[in-house]
Amino acid sequence: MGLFITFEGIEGCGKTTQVDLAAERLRRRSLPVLVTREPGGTDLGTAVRALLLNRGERPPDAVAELFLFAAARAQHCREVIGPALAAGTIVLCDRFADATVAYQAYGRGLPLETVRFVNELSTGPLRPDRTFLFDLEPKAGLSRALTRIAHRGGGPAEDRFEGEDLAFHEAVRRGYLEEARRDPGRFRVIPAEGTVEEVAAAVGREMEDLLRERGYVL
Ligand code: Z5A
Repeated sequence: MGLFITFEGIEGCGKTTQVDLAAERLRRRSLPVLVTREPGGTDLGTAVRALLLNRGERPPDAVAELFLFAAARAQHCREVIGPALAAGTIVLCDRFADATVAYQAYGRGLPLETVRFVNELSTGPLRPDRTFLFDLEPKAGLSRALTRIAHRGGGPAEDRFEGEDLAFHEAVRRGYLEEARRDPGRFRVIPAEGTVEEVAAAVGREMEDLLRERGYVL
C-alpha cells in the first residue's frame, strides 16, 4: 500500500502551492507520487467542480451540494485513489472528506452526524494516513485567494465560495480546527501565515517524520 496524504484549510491558505512543492520533493527522490484534488480527479469530479464552484443564477441547495461533493468523492476514491494506493503510490490530495465536514456542516449548518455518515458512504474504507491542515485567518486567506483569482488568466473563475461572508469562513476554520482536535494522530496543524518557503519547511519536516514512521528508506 502507498500513502494517502490530504491537504486542507480555508481558501487561500496555500495548500495547492504546498501540494505541488511536496510532490516535487518526493519525485526528486524517485518516489511514485500522484497529485489529485477534490472536487476533481475524474471526469465526474471535473463536471461536479464546474457545477459547484462557478457562480450561477441559482446557487445549489446545501443538501444538493453535499451529495454532489460526495458523488465526486465516491468516484474519485474508487477510480483513482484506491487503485493508486494499491499500486504503492503516495497520493497527495488537495482537499478530501474533512472539507465536507468543515464547509457543509460547520459552514452551511447541515447536521454534523449526517455529514459524517455521507462521508463514510462516499469514501468507503479509505482514510488519509496524514492530513496537513494549513491554518490561517480567513481575512488573510480570502485576500490571497482573490489575488490568485485576479491573476488566473482565462478559464472559469471558480469563485462561488469566495463570495461567502466572513462569518462563513470563520465557521469553516473552526470546523477544521475542531476536526484536528478530534483526531490528533492523523492531523498536523501547520501555521500558514509565513512565507511559502517557511510553510514548505514545516511540511517537509512533517513529511520526513511520516515517511520514516512508515518505513520508507530516506
Ligand atoms: N468544498 C466544499 O465545500 N466541500 C468539499 O467537500 C470540498 C470542497 C472538497 C474548492 O476548493 C471549493 O470547494 C472550496 C471548498 C469547497 N472553497 N473555495 N473556494 P479549491 O481547493 O479548489 O479552491 P480554494 O480553496 O479556493 O483554493 P485556493 O484559493 O486555490 O487556495 P489554496 O489552495 O489554499 O491556496 P494556493 O492556490 O496555494 O494559494 C493562493 C494564493 O496565495 C496564490 O496566489 C499563491 O501564490 C499565494 N500564496 C500561497 N502561499 C502563500 C504564502 N505562504 N504567502 C503568501 N502568499 C501565498
